[in-house]
Amino acid sequence: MRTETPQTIRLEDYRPSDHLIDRVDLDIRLAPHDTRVSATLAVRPNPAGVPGAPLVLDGDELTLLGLALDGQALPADAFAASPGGLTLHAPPQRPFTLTVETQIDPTANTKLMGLYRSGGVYCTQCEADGFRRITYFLDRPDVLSVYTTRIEADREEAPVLLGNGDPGEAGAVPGTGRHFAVWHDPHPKPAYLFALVGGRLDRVSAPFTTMEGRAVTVAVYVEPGKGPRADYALDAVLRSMRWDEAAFGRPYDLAVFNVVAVSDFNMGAMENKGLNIFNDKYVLADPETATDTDYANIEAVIAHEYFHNWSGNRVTCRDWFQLCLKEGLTVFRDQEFSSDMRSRAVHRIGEVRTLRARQFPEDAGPLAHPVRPRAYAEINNFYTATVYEKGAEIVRMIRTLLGPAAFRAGMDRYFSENDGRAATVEDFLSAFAAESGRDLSAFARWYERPGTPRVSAAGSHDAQTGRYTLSLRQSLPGGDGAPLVIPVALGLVGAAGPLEATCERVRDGVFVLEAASDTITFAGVAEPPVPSLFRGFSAPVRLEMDLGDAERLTLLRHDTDPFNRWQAAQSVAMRLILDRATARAQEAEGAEGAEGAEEAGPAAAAYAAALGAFLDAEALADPAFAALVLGLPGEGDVANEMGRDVDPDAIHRARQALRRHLGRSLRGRLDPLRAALAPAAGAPFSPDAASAGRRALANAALDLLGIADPEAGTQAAEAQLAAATNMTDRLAALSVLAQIPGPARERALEAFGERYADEPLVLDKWFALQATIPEAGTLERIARLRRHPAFAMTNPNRVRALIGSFGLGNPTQFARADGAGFALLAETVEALDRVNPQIAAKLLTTFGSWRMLEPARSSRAGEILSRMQARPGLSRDVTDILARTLA
Ligand code: 0A1
Ligand code: ZN
Repeated sequence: MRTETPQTIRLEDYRPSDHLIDRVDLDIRLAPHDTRVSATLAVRPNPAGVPGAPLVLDGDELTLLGLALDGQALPADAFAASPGGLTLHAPPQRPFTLTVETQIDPTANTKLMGLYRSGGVYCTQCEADGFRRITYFLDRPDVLSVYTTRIEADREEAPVLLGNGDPGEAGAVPGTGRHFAVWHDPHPKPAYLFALVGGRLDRVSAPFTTMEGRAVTVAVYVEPGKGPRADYALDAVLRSMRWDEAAFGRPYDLAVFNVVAVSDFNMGAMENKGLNIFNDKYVLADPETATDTDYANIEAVIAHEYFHNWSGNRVTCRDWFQLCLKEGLTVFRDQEFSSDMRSRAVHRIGEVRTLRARQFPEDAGPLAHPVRPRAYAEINNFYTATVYEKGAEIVRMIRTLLGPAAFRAGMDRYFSENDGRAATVEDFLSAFAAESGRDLSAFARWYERPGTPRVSAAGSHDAQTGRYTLSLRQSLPGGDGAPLVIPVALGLVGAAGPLEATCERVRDGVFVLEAASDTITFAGVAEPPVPSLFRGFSAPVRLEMDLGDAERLTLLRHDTDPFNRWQAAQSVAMRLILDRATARAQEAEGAEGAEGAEEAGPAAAAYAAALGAFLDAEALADPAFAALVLGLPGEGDVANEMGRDVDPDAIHRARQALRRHLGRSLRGRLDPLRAALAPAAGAPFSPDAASAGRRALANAALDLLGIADPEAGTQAAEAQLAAATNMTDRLAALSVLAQIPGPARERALEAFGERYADEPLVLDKWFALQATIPEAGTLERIARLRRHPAFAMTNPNRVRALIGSFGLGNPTQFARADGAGFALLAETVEALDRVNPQIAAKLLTTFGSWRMLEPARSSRAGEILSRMQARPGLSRDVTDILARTLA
């Protein structure tokens, strides 16, 4: 293990490469421990670089076996080589070829960067800087090359050989039991998009004809025997291809598009040109093993990787500071796709829930960074919710500001001006500026400013003149005072429905807040209105407005914007939980569990009554939306809203009390609702959004039953578990049981674990569910599960399931007052760091909100983090996160 002092790389230091590599010819002979890579690079000086500069190639844990320039071996004093790099001191100042032979051990590669083996399948991961673990190279995204790859392997071990681009020659290597395949990718690409796969895999495929008439074969490769579980992913690829043509005019550009699923993968998936490699969690699905959420995620991730073919591959990034250029844009594109495939309103609420749960805390804590960071020590630590999710919100705001037509024209211009180039955020914005005639320089501040802006709003109604005045003020803690450009989609709602009011500064329902504060006036407002602000969550801000519960419940009833209807219910619930949690925190601990303290006041009663009326009127018309309205803000959302002195136990108790109250108030509706939503006997399972919505609402009802009436809930959950025909219903029932201590829970968990012992993706759910039980015994349970034969540090999904879910999804136990939860996380990070530093660093980010905790807990966390920091031999990945978390 290297000990590294992280070196900071800065955006302002960017300069073009001194050399370019136009063509790369690779000959890769796969073997479990001794893989040989011969790379022939067509190098030339970059006219934009420094003439006569040395050629400095990146490397990482490489063994150099041979080196030749234009076919001639190089004298030892002409170069310097180490596992971490190769320098030619005085390369020719003309085009030349460099042939480099390296040796690598894919079986020993537990970092899962570069070439490694997953369940016996050879595969690669090169983003951000894994290619340098295969051969010495200019491993930076602004060096684009045309690749030809010959892959050779034992025919038995790896009958399937896949590369980037289109397939070429293939055949046997006579007398060896080995075979080869050549792949050629005509599209110049940076090294991070290189990929190969070799292994024993099943294949499902389908033809596709592009809008340009190109015939494409689309194929999905999976572990032998799992072919049928790839059908949904295959269909999602075909739908993505058609959608990108219709929505963005973007056709596919090769004769084949391959997707391969592997079980050991650091992230969700990777957009390698023509050869996307996936975590099998985002490919494999059937009703027996996948939930509705899994199906939706598969559809989204398949689309995301496919859409990268244009936003990322055809137009790539100049440097890693521009990561949001491909990621924010591609997330926006996959969100639009999913919205078109499913319910737009429901999907939008899901997007915002994710943003608030992951990005808002990141932006409020020590790991906050701009959407376009200005400096990094380890780029792999910047694949963050901020770059991805907030990055997507920026693209959405551009569309809101420009309108759909100018937005589409700007996208077309961006693609055509930058095709085959490595671009920047400036290139992106200039395409929209050119098409819309707008100056986007103030808007560009969104890329530079960390933190979640706050917008406070206050309104006043003048009954005499029929005018309503709305004042808005923006602020960004730590900002330099220059205001952001904030699109505020808005409308006014009256006691009986939406109001028709006019304001000349509101266009197409949007007011653009460009100053630190501004005031707008609506005319023709006969009654005191309730303002509905940031409809559809039109900007990633926190809205502060002093609305009463009654006004919010008016929005729930009458707003035309479904997002704000949901938001209204959330805001009421949030206030109820916050009031109770802070009152509790101030109280002596003795009140815990006392029934009397559970009694709800009139505000909670009004909230429950409003939800009851809502269910009666609308539950069956849009069950997916109703399920969301019934859901309370998460404990993390509440903590984030408090911002300081957070006591997770007080939050948990307060939230549970409100859930219980809601469940009891709605008790009479729960059984009929579940009955009305139950599928007809023998009806086939469908993963479509409508069916998933019905299951979501039925399971939300079961969940409320579980807390309102544990005995009836246990019975109902056990019955559902026994009768379920799909994983959504089975896991929902098990989750209800998991919340209710007792023998029924232990029986159910044990049976489930046995039933799915050979289904890794289902076992992950089982590990995660147990890790998130909010009880003191969970720590002991996790210790036991860590010794379970199916637990392995080498499988990122398993580590995320058991330890990641604990850190992210079990606030009372992770942040236990005795520090034992923090210690468990820290021990795992330290052990994992020796196996897979990237995943170790990611796990460590669960400490990101430690400073928000009340003093006793935060000092425990601080001690544990400082102790970790004192340990020698930590990876650069973990060192970087630790330093920033403690800063
Ligand atoms: N570009 C991929 C995500 C990805 C990023 C980094 C990886 O290794 C460090 C792997 C995948 C995406 O956005 O899907
Ligand atoms: Zn991506």
